[in-house]
Amino acid sequence: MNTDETSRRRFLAAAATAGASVALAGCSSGSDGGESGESDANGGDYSAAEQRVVDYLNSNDETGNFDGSFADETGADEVVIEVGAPGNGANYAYAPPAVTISTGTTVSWEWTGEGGSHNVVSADDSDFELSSGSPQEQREPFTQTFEESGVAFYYCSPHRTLGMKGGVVVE
Ligand SMILES: [Cu+2]
Repeated sequence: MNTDETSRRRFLAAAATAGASVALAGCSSGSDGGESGESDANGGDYSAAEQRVVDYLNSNDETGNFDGSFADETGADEVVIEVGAPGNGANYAYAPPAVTISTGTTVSWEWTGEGGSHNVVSADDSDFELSSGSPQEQREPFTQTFEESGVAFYYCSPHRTLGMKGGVVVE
C-alpha cells in the first residue's frame, strides 16, 4: 500500500516533468518561425491573406523580385506601383511587388517606359478583376480603387514567365 502510493507519486512527478519538456519544446520551435508558417523579412508571421500572396509570388521556378516583404501602405489614400521597374533580369518587375493597403485605397500602376511593353492582368485566383488592356510601352496610369477586403494577384502578359507578378492585400 505504502509502495503503491510512492510509485504513483513518482509517476505523477515524471508526467509533470514530461509535460514541462513538451511545453518548452513547443516554445522554442515557435520562436524560430513556428508551426504557423514562414516569417516575413521583418520576422513576423504572415496573415492568411499575405500568405496567399506569398504562395502566388513564389508559385513557379521564376526568379522573381519578391524578397518576402510587404510594403505597408495601410491608411494611404493612394499607392503607386511602378510597372517596368528593375528586376527579373531587366525592367521586368512591378515595384513594390507586394503591398498591403486598407479598403478605400486607390492603387495607381505607373509605366516607367522601360523594359518593353507591359500590362496588368489579374490571375485566376484573384479576388479582384484587373485588366489594363493590351501590353504597352508607355501609357497613362492604370488605377483601381479597392472598396472591399481581399487579395489581388496580377501579372504582366509578356513577362509573366520571367516573374513579373504582383499582389495586393486589402485589409
Ligand atoms: Cu512586363
